[in-house]
Amino acid sequence: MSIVLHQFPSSHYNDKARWGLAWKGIAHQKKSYLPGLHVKSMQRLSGQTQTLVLDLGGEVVAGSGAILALLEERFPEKPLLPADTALRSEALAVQKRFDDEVGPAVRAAAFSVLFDYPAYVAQVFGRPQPALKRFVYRMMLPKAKGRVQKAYRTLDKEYIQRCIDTVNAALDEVVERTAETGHMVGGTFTIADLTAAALLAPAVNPDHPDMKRPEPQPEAALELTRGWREHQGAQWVYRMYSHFR
Ligand SMILES: N[C@@H](CCC(=O)N[C@@H](CS)C(=O)NCC(=O)O)C(=O)O
Repeated sequence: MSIVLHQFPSSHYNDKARWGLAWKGIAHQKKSYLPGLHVKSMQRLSGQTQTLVLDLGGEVVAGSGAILALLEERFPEKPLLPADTALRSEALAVQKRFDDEVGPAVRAAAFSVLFDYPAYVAQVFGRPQPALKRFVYRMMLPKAKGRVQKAYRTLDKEYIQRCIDTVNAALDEVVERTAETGHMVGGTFTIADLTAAALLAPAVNPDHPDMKRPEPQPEAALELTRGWREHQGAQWVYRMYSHFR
């Protein structure tokens, strides 16, 4: 069966699906898009405009939660959902809250500094593309900056501060929840660990080829993430990436 993940290489939601595919050892191909230039292809593929989209032998699903649910159903080996009903509900609730609140907060905070550095943004999002395409993309970024600022409210200082607070609270929650067993829910690796670690990855920069930021990073990005990288919760994210990814 042909399995294709249509993705942005550096996105944290996209890393949730990459992680699910890797965890279950599912052979697949990846097709990477440049953010902004992905819209028509996603629309054609899935009837909506966001990445990520999984084509599982012709069955097309969009969104990290739906993709992980489908993988769990079709590839039950190495389950990501606990067998126990209460734990399963709790793991799915953690996923939903991180998807709805933490993922957008991490992204808006990161974009509030990154888009001042178009060459760096082109490096982050243009990674697997040919040099010429990356160059053209780099040239387009200053024009796209206004759209990004509007879409992600990156000039709204109060909103960005709330996003930063959300990330701090998520790292605190990770420390609290994992203190006893090392896992967010129950005593094994589940969708709750995968989601929390993947969505916090851009905040703490784990050493994994799919998520590690290119170096050198702009000083403002280092400044934004310093406290997060030094937080105890970051150590947990690094452990999830090194042990389970
Ligand atoms: N809730 C969705 C979020 C997906 C999402 O935010 N995708 C972003 C990349 S991280 C995207 O495609 N942004 C571009 C757009 O909205 O057109 C999920 O879990 O997959």
